[in-house]
Amino acid sequence: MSPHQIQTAGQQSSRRSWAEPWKIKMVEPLRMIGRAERERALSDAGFNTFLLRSDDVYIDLLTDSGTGAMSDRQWAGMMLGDESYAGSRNFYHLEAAIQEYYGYRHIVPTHQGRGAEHLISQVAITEGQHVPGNMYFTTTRVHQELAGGVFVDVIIDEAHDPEHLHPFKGNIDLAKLEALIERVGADNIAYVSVAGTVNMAGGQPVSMANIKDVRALCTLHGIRLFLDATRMVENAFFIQEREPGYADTPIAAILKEFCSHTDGAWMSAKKDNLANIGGWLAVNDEGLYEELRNLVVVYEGLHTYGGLAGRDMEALAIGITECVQDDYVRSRIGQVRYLGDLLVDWGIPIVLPIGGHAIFLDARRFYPHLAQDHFPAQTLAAELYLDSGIRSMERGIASAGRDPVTGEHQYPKLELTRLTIPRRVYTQAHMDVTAESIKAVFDGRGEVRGLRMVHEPKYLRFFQCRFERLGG
Ligand code: PM9
Repeated sequence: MSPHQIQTAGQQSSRRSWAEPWKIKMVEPLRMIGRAERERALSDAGFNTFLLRSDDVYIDLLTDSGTGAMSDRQWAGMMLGDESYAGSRNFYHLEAAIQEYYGYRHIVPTHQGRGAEHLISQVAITEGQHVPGNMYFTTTRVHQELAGGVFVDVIIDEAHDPEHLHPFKGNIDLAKLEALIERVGADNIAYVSVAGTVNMAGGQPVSMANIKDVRALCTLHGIRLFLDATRMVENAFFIQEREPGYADTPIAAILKEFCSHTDGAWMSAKKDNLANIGGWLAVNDEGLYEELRNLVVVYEGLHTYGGLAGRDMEALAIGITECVQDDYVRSRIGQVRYLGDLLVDWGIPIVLPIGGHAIFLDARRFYPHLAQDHFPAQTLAAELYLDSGIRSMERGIASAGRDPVTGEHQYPKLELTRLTIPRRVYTQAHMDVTAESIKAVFDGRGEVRGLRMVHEPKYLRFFQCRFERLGG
C-alpha cells in the first residue's frame, strides 16, 4: 500500500499482489487513429467526449456503466432467455438473486437506473418536499426535481475536499440532516437519499456506523431511507477494508447488512451487477411496492420485465451472484488503485483516497490558471483524448448544471475529470498507457486554454452540450 493511502483495518505488512480471478476467452480489437484524425473527431464532437464515436476512441474510460465484460456463465444465461411477455422465468431468477444478496422483499425491474429513479421519485416525492442526500448525482437529482423535490446536500464537508483522507467521505453529516429536519419539518422531507459509493465525490464510501446512525435518526422522525445501490458492492469492500470489526466479514454479508438499514433501493445494474443493461427497484413496504408495480407498466413495461428482455434479466441475475465475490471485488478495486498509485507517484493531482470505480483528476490543481467558467475538467478530458485517444468524462461545472430557481451555473467545489474503469475489460498494460498519457498532458498543462459552451441542452446538459476553444 502506497503512503498516500489511508491506514486500513486489514492491512498487510508484506507486499502481496492481486490478480484477476478470471482469464480472457474472447477479445475485441482496439484501433488508435492518428493525431490529425483525433483533432477532427474532437472538433466534430464539440469538445464533448460523450459526442465522440466509439470507433474514434482507443481506451474508453468514459464510464463503467454497461461497459463491463460478461462472464461465460452470463453469456450462457443469455441463451436461456424466456421471452414470454408475462411471468418470464428469468424475472423470478432475478427476483430471487436480489432478495438473497440485497435482502429486500419486493422487486420491480427497470430498463436501467434512471428508470428506477423516475419511478421512486414520482411515487415518493410530493411537490415542494426536500430530498436530503450525500451529494447530488446528475440523473438522481433531475428525477427528484422533475417530481417537484428540492435536493439538499447533507454529505460531510470532507467530501468536497479532494485532498482530505477521511476513510468514509461518503458519510452523511448527521448535524446537517438534523438541522434540515428542524428547519423544514419531517413531513416536508420525502426521504433520505443515500448512495454507496458516492460517484461525484470520487467513488467514496459510506460507513456501516453512519448508515446505522442515519437509520436511527430517520426512524425517530418517521422519515424513509432509500439507497442508491448502484456501486454498493464496492462500498462493502471499503467497509471490509477500513471499518473495525468487518475485516473477516464477506462482502456479501456486509452488503446485506448495510441494505437491512434502509427501506429500499434503486439500482443501475449496469455497474456493480456486471450487466450491459438493466436496473431495478427494491422495497420492503407492501403499499409502496403496489404503487411502483403499477407505475412501472406506464413507463417501462410489465412488472415482470420492466423494459428488459428475458435474456438480459438472466445475465443480470447471474451477474449479481458474481459481483459479490471477494476476490473479484478486490481485483476490480485493485486495478483502479494501480492506476491511481502511478499518478500519485508522478505528482499528478487526483482525488484521495482512491475510490471504487474511477480515478478522478483534480482539474483545479491540474490547470490552476483556468477559471471554472472556462471548464477546466472538460478541457482536460479533451486534451487527454487529443494526446492518446483515451476517453474520460467531465465531472465538474458542466455536469452540475444550472440552479433550477436562479438559472445560474452551479459551481461545485469539485472540478474533476473521471477516468472510469470498466469491469473485467482492460489490463494492467492499458492502465500504464493511460497513466503515461496523463503525465504527458500534465507536462504540457501550462499552454492550455479553456473552453466556452456554445450549445446547452435543458436537461443533463453535460451529455450533449458543445464547446469551442477559447481564443479560437
Ligand atoms: N451513472 C456513470 O457514468 C452513467 C451515465 S450518467 C453520467 O457514472 C448512480 C450513482 C449512477 C448512475 C449512472 C445512475 C443512473 C444512478 N446512480 O445510467 O440510468 O452512477 O443506468 O443509472 C453513470 P443509469
